Amino acid sequence: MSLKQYMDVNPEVAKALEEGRPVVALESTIISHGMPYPQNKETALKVEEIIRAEGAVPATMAIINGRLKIGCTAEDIEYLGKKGLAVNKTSRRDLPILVAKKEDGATTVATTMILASMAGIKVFATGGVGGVHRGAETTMDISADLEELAMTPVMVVCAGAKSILDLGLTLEYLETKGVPVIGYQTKELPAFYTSKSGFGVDYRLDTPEEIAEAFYVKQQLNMKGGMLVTNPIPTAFEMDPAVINKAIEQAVREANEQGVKGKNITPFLLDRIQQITGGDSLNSNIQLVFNNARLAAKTAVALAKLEK
Ligand code: PSU
Ligand code: MN
Repeated sequence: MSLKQYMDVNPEVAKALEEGRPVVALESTIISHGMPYPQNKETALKVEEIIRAEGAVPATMAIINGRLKIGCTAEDIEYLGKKGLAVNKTSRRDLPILVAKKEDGATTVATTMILASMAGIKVFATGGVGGVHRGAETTMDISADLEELAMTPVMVVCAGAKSILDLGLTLEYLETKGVPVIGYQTKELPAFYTSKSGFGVDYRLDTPEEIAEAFYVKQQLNMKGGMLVTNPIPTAFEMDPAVINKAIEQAVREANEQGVKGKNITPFLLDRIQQITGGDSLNSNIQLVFNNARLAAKTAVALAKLEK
């Protein structure tokens, strides 16, 4: 009995891994729960193209009929995009149950890291990560994404985190857990829709090669856990902070009023923000994911050279 019996590794991904070529993991909750259809599947397919154009191989992770998909096909992505919120949002605690029950699951940052690590993939690109929620001092709502970053050796390239979260507490938590937080060409934590949050990061690195080197050293030193690379949204696609912050405040207020809890909070907030701000936030969201895919692919290429 082995791990492999639960996994379907896409042949293109399997070949790249065998040959030591760069692979970039991608999550599927961003497809099912992060964007509406059909923009979700169009974005997911375009992200894969961007990664290929940089000389790496994309591997979108998901669970379909209980099978761990290491590299979805275009048909899988269409299926997950269309099924949307009806797909189970799958974090660490959900994974074994869905596999045992042979159900479908969309992987969060935490679960995508788990599948990437099982398959031997080191670099992962997404939009935003989960974190410490506002009011966590009473609700204890802290995303399992942060625990995963503390224990699983995968680098996550994101555009920071949305201020649906308490960004200050999120940084404190990551520090406690020993997760390096890198700003790509910036000393400030980006806040997803905007390039600035008012919070500093500890380390600024300016090239994909420097990021790859830092992660490579962490591996060589046998230190557990990953690394969070925060890549600011390009200024051309930034949102007006006043507009987006007002929408976030409203969404958070509505979630509290309606008593939304647990795993439903993040999808509820993402959906409400999109409704309140219309197409503007969706376009920013799409553009920052493209930007992260490009940086992740370049970094995976640099890392593959170091590992040769
Ligand atoms: N934040 C975003 N977009 C997303 C998510 C978070 O801006 O799509 C998704 C990711 O899959 C992330 C998950 O891993 O939500 C975190 O959920 P929770 O807060 O319930 O841990
Ligand atoms: Mn939560």
